[in-house]
Amino acid sequence: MSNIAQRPDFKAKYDNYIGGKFVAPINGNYFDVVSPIDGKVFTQAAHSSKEDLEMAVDSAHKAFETWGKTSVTERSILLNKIAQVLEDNLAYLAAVEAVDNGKPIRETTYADMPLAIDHFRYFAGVIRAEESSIAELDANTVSIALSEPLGVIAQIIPWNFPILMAVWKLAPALAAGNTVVLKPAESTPISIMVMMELIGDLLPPGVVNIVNGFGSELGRALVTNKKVAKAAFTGSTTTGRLVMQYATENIIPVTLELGGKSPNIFMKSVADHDDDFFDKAIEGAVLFALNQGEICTCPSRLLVHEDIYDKFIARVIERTEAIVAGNPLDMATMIGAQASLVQKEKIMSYIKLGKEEGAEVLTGGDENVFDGDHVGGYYIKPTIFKGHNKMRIFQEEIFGPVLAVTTFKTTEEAIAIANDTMYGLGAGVWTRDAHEIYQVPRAVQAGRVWVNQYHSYPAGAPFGGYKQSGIGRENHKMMLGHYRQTKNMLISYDKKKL
Ligand code: TXE
Repeated sequence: MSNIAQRPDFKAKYDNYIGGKFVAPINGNYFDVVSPIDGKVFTQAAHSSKEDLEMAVDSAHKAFETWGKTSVTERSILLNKIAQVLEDNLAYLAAVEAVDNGKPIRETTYADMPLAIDHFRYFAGVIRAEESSIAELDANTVSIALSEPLGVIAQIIPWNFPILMAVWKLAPALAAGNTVVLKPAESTPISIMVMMELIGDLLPPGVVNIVNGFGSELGRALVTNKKVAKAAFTGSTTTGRLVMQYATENIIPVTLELGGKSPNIFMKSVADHDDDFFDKAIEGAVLFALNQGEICTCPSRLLVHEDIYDKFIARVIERTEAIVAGNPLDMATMIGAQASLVQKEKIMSYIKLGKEEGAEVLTGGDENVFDGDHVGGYYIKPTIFKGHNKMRIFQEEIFGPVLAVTTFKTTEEAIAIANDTMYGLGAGVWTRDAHEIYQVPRAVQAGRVWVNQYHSYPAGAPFGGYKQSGIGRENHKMMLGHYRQTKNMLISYDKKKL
């Protein structure tokens, strides 16, 4: 029996979702949407203008008048209902996401969608347990600190996990009582619209608005709109800097989840025994190719103790070459297509650069070409380079299945190499040594350090960047703080004294 999922049917074009309805862009323009699976146009999305954005912000602003006053119980019940509908349609959305983004369906089925569903459930749960604070400042004065939603939130998301990145932003913003205008990335505008077809009716009109189009044309207008109370962005560090500038014009808070060049450090003790832990560590190194390397925390720099390097890298190469590449709609496929032609070309140019810089190609180093129903797609072979940390392939975010490997002699040297980057998003530390398990992660400048694991994203663990990898956190209930402001009521019970 074939293990290849059927391609879902798509409409000829997708409108924006504004005020609880699918609405055609005012200028009547649409742009072609290409599936990375075969490089062919499969539908069209709204090529929105500033007028569409304004309509969406007005609609969110109006909806906030009532949504901002809903009880946590109401919001919690609604978020749980959304989670249930997503779960009921998991297989369908997983296939839609694979066509839109090119990622393997086994990943959308077992990672993207379950994580998205759990995210709604997590925030549905944590808001029920929230408490405000009351303090008696003196016998006649009481301070009450309440959390209030901010209002209309502008959210701009990338293309590497379209549904999951939308949900990471929507769930906490809605849980906190805000309304949203979200702009998906132009290379993956469809899966979010399909999700809205399923969950839109559950939400009061205007609470969630989705406007498709190009960031370069819409970004500034959205973030500087006077009715917008906060901007949340995930994407490149370059664009994040722009979003922050726009937010400055509007004096609104901004949270940014940006790029990375995450080190994955393997200490000497990892290879002390040929056992399950050693096998697990090898798998942890090979995770650079997960999601075609298009993850902000991609462990793209591999740092290995020089005493274990030969043994370690031989196994990493063997496992990398065993990654099953192919049609993203095939359940057996482990690595699918890069999300766009632009991204594929960017990665290929870095592979060329690595060779020119004198890095040694240990495996891969080329694109991957297929016949059959995925001919013409954007495929690249997982590639491993050996070089040193001053090379550009060690310093710049490639955002593809490209690993840059180097060795170290001492713990101090490993930490110095790990921190020699402008980024500070993710990192991995692998060791059997009890001291190193605590001390090395503490010394690495990154917001998330995985220890003896990598690439897990539970909703309850805070996630975000140090240095130029961003501002603020995603996941975890602390995120509610990014979507609220504090109302302090300072009450005097004194009958006479002012
Ligand atoms: O990113 P952009 P791009 C990195 C990765 C990738 C590179 C370029 O290295 O190769 O960035 O990708 C919107 N105002 N990451 O060009 O521009 C855009 O429409 C406001 C890492 O796609 O950051 C999209 O919705 N918004 C990253 C979103 O920004 C603007 C994930 C992301 O696009 C805008 C993605 C503007 N002026 C790329 N211009 C991660 N950290 O996960 C564009 N956008």
